[in-house]
Amino acid sequence: DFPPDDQGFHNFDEVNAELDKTVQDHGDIAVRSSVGKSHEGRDIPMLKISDNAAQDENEPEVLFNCNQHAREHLTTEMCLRIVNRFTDGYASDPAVKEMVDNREIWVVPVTNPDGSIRDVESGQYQSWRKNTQDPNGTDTNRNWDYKWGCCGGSSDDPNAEDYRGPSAFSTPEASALGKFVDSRVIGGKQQIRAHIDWHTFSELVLWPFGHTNDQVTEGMTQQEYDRFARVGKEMAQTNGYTPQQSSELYVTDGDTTDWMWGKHKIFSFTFEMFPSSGGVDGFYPDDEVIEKETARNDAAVDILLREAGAGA
Ligand code: 0X9
Ligand code: CA
Ligand code: CA
Ligand code: CA
Ligand code: ZN
Repeated sequence: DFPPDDQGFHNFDEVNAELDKTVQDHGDIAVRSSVGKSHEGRDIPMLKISDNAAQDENEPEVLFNCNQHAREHLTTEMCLRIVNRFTDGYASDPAVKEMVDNREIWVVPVTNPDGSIRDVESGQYQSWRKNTQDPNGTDTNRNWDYKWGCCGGSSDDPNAEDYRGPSAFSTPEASALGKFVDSRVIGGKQQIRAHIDWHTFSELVLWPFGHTNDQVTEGMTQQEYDRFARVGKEMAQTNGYTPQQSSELYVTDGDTTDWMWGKHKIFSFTFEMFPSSGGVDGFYPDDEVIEKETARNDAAVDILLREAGAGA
Protein backbone atom coordinates (compact mmCIF):
# COMPACT_ATOMS: atom_id res chain seq x y z
CA ASP A 1 0.00 0.00 0.00
CA PHE A 2 0.95 3.67 -0.04
CA PRO A 3 3.36 4.72 2.72
CA PRO A 4 1.72 5.95 5.96
CA ASP A 5 2.40 9.60 5.03
CA ASP A 6 0.63 9.22 1.69
CA GLN A 7 -2.61 7.53 2.68
CA GLY A 8 -4.53 10.32 0.98
CA PHE A 9 -3.83 8.55 -2.32
CA HIS A 10 -6.30 5.85 -3.36
CA ASN A 11 -4.90 2.39 -4.00
CA PHE A 12 -6.61 0.17 -6.57
CA ASP A 13 -9.06 -1.37 -4.08
CA GLU A 14 -9.95 2.08 -2.77
CA VAL A 15 -10.57 3.35 -6.31
CA ASN A 16 -12.96 0.48 -6.91
CA ALA A 17 -14.70 1.22 -3.61
CA GLU A 18 -15.05 4.88 -4.59
CA LEU A 19 -16.62 3.95 -7.91
CA ASP A 20 -19.01 1.53 -6.18
CA LYS A 21 -20.04 4.25 -3.77
CA THR A 22 -20.56 6.72 -6.61
CA VAL A 23 -22.89 4.29 -8.38
CA GLN A 24 -24.76 3.61 -5.12
CA ASP A 25 -25.25 7.32 -4.46
CA HIS A 26 -25.87 8.44 -8.06
CA GLY A 27 -27.11 5.42 -10.00
CA ASP A 28 -29.15 7.58 -12.38
CA ILE A 29 -26.10 9.47 -13.66
CA ALA A 30 -23.27 6.97 -13.09
CA VAL A 31 -22.80 3.49 -14.56
CA ARG A 32 -19.83 1.24 -13.97
CA SER A 33 -18.24 -1.14 -16.42
CA SER A 34 -14.89 -2.69 -17.30
CA VAL A 35 -12.65 -1.65 -20.18
CA GLY A 36 -11.22 -5.17 -20.21
CA LYS A 37 -8.57 -7.16 -18.38
CA SER A 38 -5.02 -6.18 -17.51
CA HIS A 39 -2.09 -8.53 -18.13
CA GLU A 40 -2.53 -10.05 -14.65
CA GLY A 41 -6.27 -10.43 -15.19
CA ARG A 42 -7.62 -7.45 -13.26
CA ASP A 43 -10.62 -5.58 -14.56
CA ILE A 44 -9.76 -2.06 -15.68
CA PRO A 45 -12.66 -0.10 -14.19
CA MET A 46 -14.57 2.56 -16.09
CA LEU A 47 -17.35 4.93 -15.09
CA LYS A 48 -19.79 6.60 -17.43
CA ILE A 49 -21.36 9.85 -16.21
CA SER A 50 -24.37 11.40 -17.94
CA ASP A 51 -28.07 11.94 -17.45
CA ASN A 52 -29.81 8.65 -18.24
CA ALA A 53 -26.37 7.06 -17.93
CA ALA A 54 -27.65 3.56 -18.64
CA GLN A 55 -28.78 4.66 -22.10
CA ASP A 56 -26.61 5.54 -25.06
CA GLU A 57 -27.90 8.98 -25.96
CA ASN A 58 -26.93 11.19 -28.85
CA GLU A 59 -24.61 13.49 -26.87
CA PRO A 60 -20.94 14.30 -27.50
CA GLU A 61 -18.78 11.82 -25.61
CA VAL A 62 -15.57 12.65 -23.75
CA LEU A 63 -12.91 10.27 -22.41
CA PHE A 64 -10.47 10.76 -19.55
CA ASN A 65 -7.90 8.11 -18.67
CA CYS A 66 -5.45 8.22 -15.79
CA ASN A 67 -2.55 6.22 -14.31
CA GLN A 68 -1.39 4.70 -17.60
CA HIS A 69 2.07 5.10 -16.11
CA ALA A 70 2.18 3.21 -12.85
CA ARG A 71 4.03 5.68 -10.63
CA GLU A 72 1.96 8.70 -11.75
CA HIS A 73 -0.52 8.29 -8.91
CA LEU A 74 -1.59 11.93 -8.74
CA THR A 75 -3.42 11.32 -12.03
CA THR A 76 -5.66 8.71 -10.43
CA GLU A 77 -6.75 11.40 -8.00
CA MET A 78 -7.46 13.66 -10.99
CA CYS A 79 -9.85 11.12 -12.47
CA LEU A 80 -11.51 10.62 -9.08
CA ARG A 81 -11.96 14.35 -8.80
CA ILE A 82 -13.66 14.41 -12.20
CA VAL A 83 -15.94 11.60 -11.03
CA ASN A 84 -16.80 13.29 -7.76
CA ARG A 85 -17.25 16.77 -9.16
CA PHE A 86 -19.67 15.67 -11.86
CA THR A 87 -21.68 13.35 -9.62
CA ASP A 88 -21.68 14.99 -6.17
CA GLY A 89 -22.02 18.40 -7.82
CA TYR A 90 -24.92 17.44 -10.09
CA ALA A 91 -27.75 18.36 -7.74
CA SER A 92 -26.27 21.61 -6.44
CA ASP A 93 -24.21 23.14 -9.27
CA PRO A 94 -26.18 24.24 -12.37
CA ALA A 95 -23.02 24.43 -14.52
CA VAL A 96 -22.14 20.85 -13.61
CA LYS A 97 -25.70 19.71 -14.32
CA GLU A 98 -25.60 21.39 -17.73
CA MET A 99 -22.41 19.52 -18.65
CA VAL A 100 -23.57 16.15 -17.35
CA ASP A 101 -26.95 16.49 -19.09
CA ASN A 102 -25.37 17.27 -22.46
CA ARG A 103 -22.32 15.00 -22.53
CA GLU A 104 -21.45 11.36 -21.96
CA ILE A 105 -18.29 11.32 -19.87
CA TRP A 106 -16.15 8.17 -19.69
CA VAL A 107 -13.56 8.01 -16.90
CA VAL A 108 -10.83 5.35 -16.54
CA PRO A 109 -9.04 6.16 -13.26
CA VAL A 110 -6.50 3.31 -13.39
CA THR A 111 -5.50 2.37 -16.92
CA ASN A 112 -2.58 0.21 -15.71
CA PRO A 113 -3.70 -1.52 -12.49
CA ASP A 114 -0.91 -4.15 -12.39
CA GLY A 115 1.85 -1.58 -12.61
CA SER A 116 0.13 0.77 -10.20
CA ILE A 117 -0.16 -1.99 -7.59
CA ARG A 118 3.40 -3.15 -8.17
CA ASP A 119 4.60 0.40 -7.48
CA VAL A 120 3.09 0.58 -3.99
CA GLU A 121 2.47 -2.97 -2.73
CA SER A 122 5.67 -3.23 -0.66
CA GLY A 123 4.95 0.04 1.14
CA GLN A 124 7.94 1.63 -0.57
CA TYR A 125 7.67 3.30 -3.95
CA GLN A 126 9.32 1.32 -6.74
CA SER A 127 9.40 4.06 -9.37
CA TRP A 128 7.61 1.59 -11.67
CA ARG A 129 6.34 3.04 -14.96
CA LYS A 130 5.36 0.23 -17.32
CA ASN A 131 2.87 -2.61 -17.16
CA THR A 132 4.07 -5.97 -15.77
CA GLN A 133 4.40 -8.09 -18.92
CA ASP A 134 7.55 -10.23 -19.13
CA PRO A 135 10.21 -9.63 -18.39
CA ASN A 136 10.38 -6.02 -17.27
CA GLY A 137 7.16 -4.50 -18.49
CA THR A 138 6.09 -2.68 -21.62
CA ASP A 139 5.48 1.06 -21.82
CA THR A 140 1.81 1.10 -22.78
CA ASN A 141 2.27 4.70 -23.92
CA ARG A 142 4.55 3.47 -26.74
CA ASN A 143 2.32 0.54 -27.66
CA TRP A 144 -0.60 2.20 -29.49
CA ASP A 145 -1.29 1.17 -33.04
CA TYR A 146 -0.63 4.39 -34.94
CA LYS A 147 2.79 4.70 -36.53
CA TRP A 148 4.00 2.29 -33.83
CA GLY A 149 7.79 2.33 -33.60
CA CYS A 150 8.00 4.56 -36.64
CA CYS A 151 10.29 7.32 -35.69
CA GLY A 152 12.86 6.64 -33.01
CA GLY A 153 10.44 7.69 -30.29
CA SER A 154 10.46 4.38 -28.38
CA SER A 155 12.81 1.51 -27.63
CA ASP A 156 13.01 -2.13 -28.76
CA ASP A 157 15.03 -2.95 -25.62
CA PRO A 158 12.77 -4.77 -23.12
CA ASN A 159 14.73 -3.19 -20.28
CA ALA A 160 14.15 0.36 -21.48
CA GLU A 161 11.59 2.56 -19.75
CA ASP A 162 10.05 3.31 -23.14
CA TYR A 163 10.00 -0.28 -24.43
CA ARG A 164 7.33 -0.40 -27.11
CA GLY A 165 6.62 -4.14 -26.89
CA PRO A 166 6.97 -6.78 -29.63
CA SER A 167 4.04 -5.45 -31.66
CA ALA A 168 1.45 -2.69 -31.61
CA PHE A 169 -1.25 -3.33 -28.99
CA SER A 170 0.72 -6.23 -27.49
CA THR A 171 -0.23 -4.81 -24.10
CA PRO A 172 -3.70 -5.86 -22.92
CA GLU A 173 -4.17 -2.45 -21.30
CA ALA A 174 -3.62 -0.24 -24.37
CA SER A 175 -5.37 -2.81 -26.55
CA ALA A 176 -8.46 -2.90 -24.31
CA LEU A 177 -8.77 0.87 -24.16
CA GLY A 178 -8.22 1.08 -27.91
CA LYS A 179 -10.94 -1.52 -28.53
CA PHE A 180 -13.32 0.41 -26.31
CA VAL A 181 -12.68 3.58 -28.31
CA ASP A 182 -13.11 1.64 -31.57
CA SER A 183 -16.45 0.41 -30.21
CA ARG A 184 -17.68 3.98 -29.91
CA VAL A 185 -17.85 4.27 -33.70
CA ILE A 186 -21.58 4.13 -34.31
CA GLY A 187 -23.10 4.47 -37.76
CA GLY A 188 -19.64 5.26 -39.08
CA LYS A 189 -19.15 8.14 -36.63
CA GLN A 190 -16.79 8.21 -33.66
CA GLN A 191 -18.87 9.33 -30.68
CA ILE A 192 -15.92 10.36 -28.50
CA ARG A 193 -15.02 13.90 -29.48
CA ALA A 194 -12.38 14.87 -26.93
CA HIS A 195 -9.93 13.15 -24.61
CA ILE A 196 -7.22 13.73 -22.02
CA ASP A 197 -4.54 11.17 -21.13
CA TRP A 198 -3.37 12.28 -17.67
CA HIS A 199 0.30 11.98 -16.72
CA THR A 200 2.84 13.51 -14.34
CA PHE A 201 4.95 15.52 -14.24
CA SER A 202 6.17 18.87 -15.67
CA GLU A 203 2.96 20.94 -15.82
CA LEU A 204 2.39 20.72 -19.57
CA VAL A 205 -0.56 20.72 -21.94
CA LEU A 206 0.53 18.62 -24.94
CA TRP A 207 -1.20 18.05 -28.26
CA PRO A 208 -0.41 15.75 -31.22
CA PHE A 209 1.56 14.80 -33.04
CA GLY A 210 4.31 13.33 -30.93
CA HIS A 211 5.95 11.22 -33.63
CA THR A 212 7.10 14.19 -35.70
CA ASN A 213 8.33 17.70 -35.12
CA ASP A 214 6.20 18.87 -38.03
CA GLN A 215 3.00 20.67 -37.19
CA VAL A 216 1.28 19.89 -40.49
CA THR A 217 1.74 16.36 -41.78
CA GLU A 218 -0.24 13.31 -42.89
CA GLY A 219 -3.34 13.35 -40.68
CA MET A 220 -2.98 16.96 -39.47
CA THR A 221 -3.97 20.02 -41.48
CA GLN A 222 -2.95 23.54 -40.54
CA GLN A 223 -6.52 24.30 -39.52
CA GLU A 224 -6.62 21.23 -37.26
CA TYR A 225 -3.25 22.08 -35.76
CA ASP A 226 -4.35 25.64 -35.11
CA ARG A 227 -7.41 24.41 -33.22
CA PHE A 228 -5.19 22.20 -31.01
CA ALA A 229 -2.86 25.11 -30.33
CA ARG A 230 -5.69 27.56 -29.66
CA VAL A 231 -7.60 25.36 -27.22
CA GLY A 232 -4.38 23.99 -25.70
CA LYS A 233 -3.29 27.52 -24.89
CA GLU A 234 -6.74 28.40 -23.58
CA MET A 235 -6.66 25.46 -21.18
CA ALA A 236 -3.10 26.28 -20.14
CA GLN A 237 -4.21 29.82 -19.28
CA THR A 238 -6.47 28.34 -16.61
CA ASN A 239 -3.96 26.01 -14.93
CA GLY A 240 -0.66 27.79 -15.54
CA TYR A 241 0.84 24.83 -17.42
CA THR A 242 3.05 25.26 -20.49
CA PRO A 243 1.25 24.53 -23.79
CA GLN A 244 3.14 22.87 -26.64
CA GLN A 245 3.07 20.20 -29.32
CA SER A 246 4.02 16.92 -27.63
CA SER A 247 7.08 16.33 -29.84
CA GLU A 248 8.43 19.61 -28.55
CA LEU A 249 8.90 17.84 -25.21
CA TYR A 250 10.44 14.88 -27.04
CA VAL A 251 9.48 12.67 -29.95
CA THR A 252 7.46 9.57 -29.11
CA ASP A 253 5.83 7.00 -31.34
CA GLY A 254 2.90 4.82 -30.31
CA ASP A 255 1.59 7.20 -27.66
CA THR A 256 -2.11 7.47 -26.84
CA THR A 257 -2.87 10.90 -28.23
CA ASP A 258 -1.26 10.19 -31.62
CA TRP A 259 -3.58 7.17 -31.95
CA MET A 260 -6.68 9.01 -30.71
CA TRP A 261 -6.19 11.75 -33.25
CA GLY A 262 -4.45 9.78 -36.01
CA LYS A 263 -6.98 6.97 -36.11
CA HIS A 264 -10.19 8.56 -34.80
CA LYS A 265 -9.79 12.34 -35.07
CA ILE A 266 -10.53 12.62 -31.36
CA PHE A 267 -9.45 16.02 -30.00
CA SER A 268 -6.86 14.50 -27.69
CA PHE A 269 -4.39 15.98 -25.21
CA THR A 270 -1.74 14.71 -22.81
CA PHE A 271 -1.64 16.66 -19.55
CA GLU A 272 1.49 16.46 -17.42
CA MET A 273 0.47 17.47 -13.90
CA PHE A 274 2.33 18.86 -10.87
CA PRO A 275 5.17 19.40 -10.15
CA SER A 276 6.84 21.54 -12.79
CA SER A 277 10.26 19.95 -12.27
CA GLY A 278 12.11 17.45 -10.15
CA GLY A 279 13.88 14.12 -10.21
CA VAL A 280 12.23 10.78 -9.47
CA ASP A 281 10.63 12.42 -6.41
CA GLY A 282 8.57 14.45 -8.89
CA PHE A 283 6.39 11.38 -9.29
CA TYR A 284 5.75 11.26 -5.55
CA PRO A 285 4.33 14.55 -4.29
CA ASP A 286 2.86 14.63 -0.78
CA ASP A 287 -0.78 13.67 -0.52
CA GLU A 288 -1.36 17.17 0.91
CA VAL A 289 -1.21 18.59 -2.63
CA ILE A 290 -3.98 16.39 -4.07
CA GLU A 291 -6.85 18.83 -3.54
CA LYS A 292 -5.02 21.87 -4.90
CA GLU A 293 -3.31 20.19 -7.83
CA THR A 294 -6.42 18.41 -9.07
CA ALA A 295 -8.76 21.39 -8.57
CA ARG A 296 -6.26 23.34 -10.63
CA ASN A 297 -7.50 21.47 -13.71
CA ASP A 298 -11.25 21.93 -13.20
CA ALA A 299 -11.53 24.82 -15.65
CA ALA A 300 -9.44 23.04 -18.30
CA VAL A 301 -11.68 19.96 -18.00
CA ASP A 302 -14.72 22.18 -18.51
CA ILE A 303 -13.15 23.74 -21.62
CA LEU A 304 -12.51 20.28 -23.05
CA LEU A 305 -16.15 19.32 -22.42
CA ARG A 306 -17.22 22.48 -24.22
CA GLU A 307 -14.95 21.69 -27.17
CA ALA A 308 -16.43 18.22 -27.47
CA GLY A 309 -19.55 19.98 -28.68
CA ALA A 310 -17.72 22.06 -31.28
CA GLY A 311 -16.89 21.12 -34.86
CA ALA A 312 -13.31 20.74 -36.04
O1 0X9 B 1 6.81 9.91 -22.19
C1 0X9 B 1 5.60 9.86 -22.01
O2 0X9 B 1 4.93 8.86 -22.26
C2 0X9 B 1 4.87 11.09 -21.46
N1 0X9 B 1 5.65 11.71 -20.41
S1 0X9 B 1 5.84 10.92 -18.97
O3 0X9 B 1 6.86 11.66 -18.21
N2 0X9 B 1 4.50 10.99 -18.12
O4 0X9 B 1 6.20 9.57 -19.22
C3 0X9 B 1 4.68 12.09 -22.57
C4 0X9 B 1 3.99 11.57 -23.78
C5 0X9 B 1 3.57 12.70 -24.68
N3 0X9 B 1 4.08 12.56 -26.01
C6 0X9 B 1 5.26 13.14 -26.41
N4 0X9 B 1 6.00 13.84 -25.60
N5 0X9 B 1 5.63 13.00 -27.67
CA1 CA C 1 1.14 13.32 3.95
CA1 CA D 1 -27.24 11.41 -21.30
CA1 CA E 1 -23.75 8.40 -27.15
ZN1 ZN F 1 3.41 9.30 -17.92
